[in-house]
Amino acid sequence: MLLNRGWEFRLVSSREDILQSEIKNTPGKWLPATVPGTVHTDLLNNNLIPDPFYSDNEKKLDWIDFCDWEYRTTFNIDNADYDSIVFEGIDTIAEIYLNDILLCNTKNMFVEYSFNIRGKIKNDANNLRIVFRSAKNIGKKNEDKYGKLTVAHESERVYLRKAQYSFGWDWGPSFPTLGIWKNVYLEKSPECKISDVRFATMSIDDNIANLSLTYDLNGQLQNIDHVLIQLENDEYKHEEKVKSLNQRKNLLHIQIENPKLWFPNGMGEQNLYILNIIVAGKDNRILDQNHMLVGIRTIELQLENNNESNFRFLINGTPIYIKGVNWIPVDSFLPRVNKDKYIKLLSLAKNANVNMVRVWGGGIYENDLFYETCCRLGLLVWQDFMFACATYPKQESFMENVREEINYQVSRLRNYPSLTIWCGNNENEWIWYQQNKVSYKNMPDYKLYHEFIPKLLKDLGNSHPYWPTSPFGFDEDPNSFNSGNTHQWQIWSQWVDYENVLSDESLFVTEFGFQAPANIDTLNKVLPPDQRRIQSEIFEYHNKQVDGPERLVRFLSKHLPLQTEWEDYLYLTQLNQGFALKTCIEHWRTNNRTNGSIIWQLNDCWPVSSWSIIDSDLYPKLAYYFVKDTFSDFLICFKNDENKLDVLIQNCSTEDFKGRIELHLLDIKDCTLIEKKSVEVNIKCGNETKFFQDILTVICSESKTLKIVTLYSAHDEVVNKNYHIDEKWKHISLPKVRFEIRQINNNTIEISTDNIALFVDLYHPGIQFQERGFILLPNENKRFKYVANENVTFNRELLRLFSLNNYLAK
Ligand code: BMA
Repeated sequence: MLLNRGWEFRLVSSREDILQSEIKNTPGKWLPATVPGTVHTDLLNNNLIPDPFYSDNEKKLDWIDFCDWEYRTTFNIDNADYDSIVFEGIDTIAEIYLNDILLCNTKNMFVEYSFNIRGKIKNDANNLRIVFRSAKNIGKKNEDKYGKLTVAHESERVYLRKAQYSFGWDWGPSFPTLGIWKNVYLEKSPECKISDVRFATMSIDDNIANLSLTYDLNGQLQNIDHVLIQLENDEYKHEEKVKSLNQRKNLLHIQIENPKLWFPNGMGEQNLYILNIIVAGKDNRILDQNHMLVGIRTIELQLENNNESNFRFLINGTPIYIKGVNWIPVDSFLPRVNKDKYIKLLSLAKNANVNMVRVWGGGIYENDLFYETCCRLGLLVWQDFMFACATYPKQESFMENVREEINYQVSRLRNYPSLTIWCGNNENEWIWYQQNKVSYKNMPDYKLYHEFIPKLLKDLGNSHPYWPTSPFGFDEDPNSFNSGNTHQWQIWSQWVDYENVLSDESLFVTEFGFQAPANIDTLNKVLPPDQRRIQSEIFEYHNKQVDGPERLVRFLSKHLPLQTEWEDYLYLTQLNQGFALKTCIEHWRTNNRTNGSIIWQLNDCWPVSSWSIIDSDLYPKLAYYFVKDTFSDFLICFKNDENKLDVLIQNCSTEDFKGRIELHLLDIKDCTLIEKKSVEVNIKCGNETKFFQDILTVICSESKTLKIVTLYSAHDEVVNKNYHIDEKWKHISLPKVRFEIRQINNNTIEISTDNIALFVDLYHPGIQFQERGFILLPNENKRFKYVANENVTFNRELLRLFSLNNYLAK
């Protein structure tokens, strides 16, 4: 029975002087609350605070963080029989009372709490009450007691097992929420309970999958007759009847012939099976049952190859280039994130040819829907444990709290076929090493990631690779190119421009990124009209990195014409982000050394200028489309080798490719066409081929050219496109162009130009276009879809078109 209804909340205590809201006038008044929810969204729903994301309201709302709050509801059970109450998530420090009996003091947002309520529950008018303590106050108290540690951002955060980003990050505001952030329900325990299920693919040899299944049985074991194990999909059912030995711990080896394997996006199909475990009683009653989505696949992390350091993943025995994105929490107020948002964001990742999502350690262990969707879409998951950019406490009570969390989360997540690797934390070792200039082995929490967690994983029968931290390797510097993985933050955060990526020799890059502002509509919603200027206080406020706004200007001025008009600036800075990510990914995909590049970051938790490629309204930025092309299975890339330029095409798909490639060489003086050449291409899957070296060498030595390459399928559809120019964009001129726009129907338009147009973008209030930033050749008709908000219809008059030509035409 779900207990999410009828909740109320009130302010319990605070220092009088800090209260900033109407709540001052009605102390102790009970107000309606939403569960799952947070105190911030409850205050917002009661009109007691303004929108936390608007303008700089964040600053005015920090009083909430220093108050204690109380929630309550009442319920009847109408003669039903329940024996436990379950809280799927409590954020974070709270006392829970049932009929005024204290059930527990909670202290971890990342665990589920379940309590026996026999003898405590009545038939009607049960009273459930939760008193939440200010996380900030508790964190500070612990910090005073145990000492201030080396921490990036708010230092008291490390004393709380609570989403670390909620204290403020370099892309996120500070809203250390509190509340009942997941479901609450009553449960009747089955007579004989299945728990701790672990399903793993041990090996796949000669088309036979060797699987192992372990599960625990608790309760009235003597009542069991047998346990039925079924592994099934639409066409197949494997069934085993295990006669009960009445034992608590159970292990079963299963062999499947010709298994349908699960593959990541781009590598094959996402075949899934349902695993049913059914415990049957002597009288054939079902005592308990468990159903879960599983997949058959092997995962290997290879750290050495031919006696040389390496860092690459093998899925089902085949090496895979990881095309990844880092995932941060989708909102500052987590319970607002609905199913549609998860599915939309992850589908956008898949459509950009992504095959791995890294759940970053400063956020949360995501909900089941997230992992399930990743399985269905073929997105491998790199799972950090939730520790980030800091040194963490080592007191016994803290470690016990962490133990519970890891046991719970590992058991919950390990069976998803998308789960690929566990990682101890985000950047703790690297930050320690940089700040202290001594080995990470001296950090106070060293044992946590190098002994404690590995031991817990071992005890849990873990079969996934474990990596202590990111970045990490076997060198003194955890971020060394020589071993392990790296975070490339020279670029952007150390003020280095993206072109310098060519000297990066990483084996695997787990973070790199480049900032750009959110899209126009997304920003307009939170910026008062007079603040929609590039140096306005509030626009700059919605960039949380030190010198973030200044970096945007500095890197823009390196490559593109500086424009200070609001919408031009948004277009150009977004374009520059696209160039940066494309340059980096092309380098790593073609340097014969790097085995993966995971972009910092896929998404945002509020409207902001950040490294994200999709803004908080789930509208992709321009860079998203550059990433999609550069992560394509058919990569086109210009390679400069000993002063010879080639066009390199990689076929990373699972099929051989037949088609045509067309080169346009344009004189950059006036963009006149010097040469157009088209050749048939035939590239076997997994191969790469070079084209046009001769022509590029001859012509390019004579004149400065803009080169455009288009790859066409056998049906003459554009598969991918790319360009190359030696000069800086800001130094060249482009022709003036006239666009023609045709509306095809109420969700499709077509666009063409009279001359080459570069990086075309469209803006229309309330409309999201599904193609942006493309190159348009004369006489090319580009047709694509758009999605309009409710009550918005496409109006040609409101459409604004952007292209680099706008700024570079003579
Ligand atoms: C890394 C990440 C985040 C951060 C990002 C951008 O340090 O792990 O902590 O937001 O870079 O600075």
